[in-house]
Amino acid sequence: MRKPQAGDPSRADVTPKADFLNRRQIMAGAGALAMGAMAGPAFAAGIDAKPSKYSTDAKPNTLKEITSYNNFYEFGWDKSDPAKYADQLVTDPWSIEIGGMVDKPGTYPLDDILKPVTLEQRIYRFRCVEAWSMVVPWIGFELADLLNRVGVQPSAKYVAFQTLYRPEQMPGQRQPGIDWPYVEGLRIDEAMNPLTILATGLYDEELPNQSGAPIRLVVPWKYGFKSIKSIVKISLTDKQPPTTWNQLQPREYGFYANVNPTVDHPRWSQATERRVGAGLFAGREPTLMFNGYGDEVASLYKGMDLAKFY
Ligand SMILES: Nc1nc2c(c(=O)[nH]1)N[C@H]1C(S)=C(S)[C@@H](COP(=O)(O)O)O[C@H]1N2
Ligand SMILES: [Mo]
Repeated sequence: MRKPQAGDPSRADVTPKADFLNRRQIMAGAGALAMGAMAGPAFAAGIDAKPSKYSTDAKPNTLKEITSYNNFYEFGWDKSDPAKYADQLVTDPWSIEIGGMVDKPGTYPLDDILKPVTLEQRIYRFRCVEAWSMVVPWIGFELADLLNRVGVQPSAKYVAFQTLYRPEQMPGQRQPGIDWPYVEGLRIDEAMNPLTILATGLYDEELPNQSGAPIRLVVPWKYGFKSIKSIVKISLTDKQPPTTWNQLQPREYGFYANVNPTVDHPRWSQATERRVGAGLFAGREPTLMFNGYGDEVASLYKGMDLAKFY
């Protein structure tokens, strides 16, 4: 590190925000930039400025909080490791292999995936299974958009996701403990739910590496471990795919992992949560069923025993 000097260009001079956020879209010649629709500094990046009906009006955590307290075991086990080590990850070029039960399988450059999408801001509650939470202003698009573009075949019942495996840039992958690469999965109706997004940004910035750059899943009604980072592979299957934490500790972490204050973790209560950044004397907050997204998702689990399918 060196101290900034008078006369140094600021980042704003070097990289205009719109460029910074939508570099890939711009390079791909995207028409998605709604520059005319800017509605103040929060949208200076030119993302679609209309507030999402899915956004919470709870106060978002700061960018600093969101990017300095992370779980990204590819970079280490401490909450501070990802912010320290994730810079070494090279995220451009990037492509995602999409296969299995789809009409148009292929390895798609991220630029091509993003070209036709309209990015929007989604301010979501985010609840880790470890009983801490944040409120995060993501920028992204619905996973359903992408799945519809590649054409999901009727036989597909699940979507499997895989994170990059690149131990030279991910020091945690050189350690034992997890059977890399990190994998996750959703049932197809969960994947198609409009709350389920692929995020490429945070506030008005491109997604920082420690947050799962360049593209990560966000499933706000499920525990955080479902929201897999740095995705390189998506496959449609007819069988429930293996998932990393379920394989590691099947009694503690299920496939569904819906936020549920009435089903405790074997080693701690899930009834309340600690909001990161709330301060030393702030009380714990009650955890909400489906993390507060029951209106949108409770119907997906009608008739299911949620203590059994945890
Ligand atoms: N590839 C990968 N994805 C991951 C993880 C991980 O270690 N590796 N951790 C998960 C867990 S446990 C949580 S709580 C969230 C944390 O996301 P955040 O660091 O952006 O808050 O990412 C999830 N996605
Ligand atoms: Mo987590």
